[in-house]
Amino acid sequence: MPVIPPDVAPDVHPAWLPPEAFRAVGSRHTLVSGDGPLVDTVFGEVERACAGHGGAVRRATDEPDARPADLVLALTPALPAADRRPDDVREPIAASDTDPDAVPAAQVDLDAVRAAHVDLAGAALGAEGFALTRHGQVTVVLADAPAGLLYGLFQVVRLGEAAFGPECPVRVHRPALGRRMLDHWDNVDPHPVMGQVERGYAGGSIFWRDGRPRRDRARARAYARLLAACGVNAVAVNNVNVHATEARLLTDRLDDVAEIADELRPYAIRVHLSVTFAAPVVLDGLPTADPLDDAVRTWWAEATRRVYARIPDFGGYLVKADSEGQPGPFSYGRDHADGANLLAEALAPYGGVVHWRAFVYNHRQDWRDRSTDRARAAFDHFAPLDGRFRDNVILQVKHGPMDFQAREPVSPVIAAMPGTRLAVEFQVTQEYTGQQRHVCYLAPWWSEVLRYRPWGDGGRSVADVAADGGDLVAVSNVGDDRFWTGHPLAQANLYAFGRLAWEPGLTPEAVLDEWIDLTFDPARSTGPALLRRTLHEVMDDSWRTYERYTAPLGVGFMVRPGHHYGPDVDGYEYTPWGTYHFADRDGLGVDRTRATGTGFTGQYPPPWSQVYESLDECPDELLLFFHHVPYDHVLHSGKTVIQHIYDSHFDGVREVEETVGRWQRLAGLIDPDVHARVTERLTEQLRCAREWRDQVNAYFHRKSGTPDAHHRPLH
Ligand code: GCV
Repeated sequence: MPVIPPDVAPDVHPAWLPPEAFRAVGSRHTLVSGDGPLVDTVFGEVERACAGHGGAVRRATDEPDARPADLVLALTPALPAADRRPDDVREPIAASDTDPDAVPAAQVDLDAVRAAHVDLAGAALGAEGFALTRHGQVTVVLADAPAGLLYGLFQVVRLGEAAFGPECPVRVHRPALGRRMLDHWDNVDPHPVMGQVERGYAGGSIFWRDGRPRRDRARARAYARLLAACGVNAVAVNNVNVHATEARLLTDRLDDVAEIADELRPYAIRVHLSVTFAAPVVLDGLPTADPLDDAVRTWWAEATRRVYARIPDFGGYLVKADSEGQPGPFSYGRDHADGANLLAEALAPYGGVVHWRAFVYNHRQDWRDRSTDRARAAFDHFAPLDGRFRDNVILQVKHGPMDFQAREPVSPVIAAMPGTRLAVEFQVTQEYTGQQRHVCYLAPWWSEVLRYRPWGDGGRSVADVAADGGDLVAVSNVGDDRFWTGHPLAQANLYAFGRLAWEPGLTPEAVLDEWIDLTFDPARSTGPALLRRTLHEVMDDSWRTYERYTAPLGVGFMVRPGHHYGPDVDGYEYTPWGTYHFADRDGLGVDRTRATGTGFTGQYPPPWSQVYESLDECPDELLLFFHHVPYDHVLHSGKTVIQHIYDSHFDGVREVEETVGRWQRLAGLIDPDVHARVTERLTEQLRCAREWRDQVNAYFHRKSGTPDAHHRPLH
């Protein structure tokens, strides 16, 4: 039975899978070979595409076609033995040898498949990989397992007409990271402060509303489809801050989770659940949640057994413990290895994993105490535990040591735990990067992080470390907004996350081109070059533009406390949250050196421990993260710090003004709804950027008493 692609409400934007994206596939003849639910999904996708674009699709078990296929999607185990033995040329594919007229067409298909096999030379494609080749007039996708066939189909969709061009040798595609996961910070019950989605900027949750599951099956299925098309294969369906109702998803509300799993499964996405460490106490009245208590271990084993009985392909648990008020092992005098291993032990018999977050710090710090450094916290808590975690514990580390700022160094934890599986966590939802009201294409930022080499040139990269652990994770930016992400251009961040998790070496520009091609179909627009060029101009550098008009030189925060939108230079300065800039009349920045500061630089291996320690060597963009400097300190750029602050804020706003102008050029070239929504968001972005510029510049002008060298208004 083909799986029918979902039909969402007509006003829901199709994101990167509009019907036009399937034109190249849907206008051709396709042969699908293999069995199983995911193969049914592949067949259903191609069938839908053909219905819209005039092509045809058949299964290898159907009556043979008189004409050869243009596209063959085949599972290698489903091929006749001859196809797996390239030296044997007698057997045609499937049942076509019963009809002599059909042999030539089937023979063409067979030859193409066989050629692909020869080229593969026995290489294993793995659980999700696929091989793609063009032989003669036939494009062939081979996969060892059904998920690979699904990803192979979406690769052909991505390539469009280019998939049906000249012959090309076989290319094997395998994901660099085994698990490519999105965490939803969605609440089942709306939280009185955080609402339905914590840090969500795209409406309500697509899974939950007012304490109940939404049961919008088509929307959930369509989400899964979008995710599969960019390579995501795991989703955690509820907030890491687990409140009373959400805690029950593990037990008496497990059916709600199972329903979501049923919608995501046809697109190869496994469901994970955020659980509270206190579950045995809050759900069953046990006197303790002590990880070393036998009754607690039995409780988790039993709860987990029931989860797998209901959802056999359940992915595992996600835990925020001893962090921002969430319960954890510290309450029982145990450490985080004890805590994580407790859950890992319960999950192990079923192949499940526990994602244990390293985001543990003191959020009740005394701002007067300059020796406590929030940046140090994750390393101080977790590095000593290296080697003590079970194999199915994945320590999930935010990419920076603080909290998803527009600029931070890479977290030193990533280099500190060779004996532990690590996942790197990004934030697609734009909590600190404009809240999906500002255009901020984050792929350049993530790409920089993934390429960073903690041990210096020649050493392994962050992407390599994450690949060893197996996971790249991100907080989703999706809600029930009809554009999915509020700001239509923020869809590119979601797409880019999936693509970089599959292939971290992709350039952000190439990923953006893929997204543009799928979403906007420039080839059919009246101004393809203008469309592409403008989108690149608007998006390529938008993260750096955002950085320019917000907190300077890596110092971070300066946002309105609570909702974190817009400027408030001293908003967090005298609070317990550990996020300070220490500006006074002489200078600003946080001294994190070993020589005179908090010693955070010592958490890095060489060469970075030395680079960050040294005022001379520290990169400009991170200067104020690592050093407290006078306003007249001269940067590598040749500017003083204070002049850099003024200049970058004027530049940032000018760039947003240019963006507004550029966007106007696209009126009439793209969907008017998309154009209007982005126009509306740009108006707010420009207002907010000016506010940032004026507050930050006025603040530092007043503190430093230094005039702007270019005599611009500083208020
Ligand atoms: C889910 C930041 C956010 C919180 C979030 C937390 C986390 O502190 O502001 O809303 O909580 O990170 O990552 O757990």
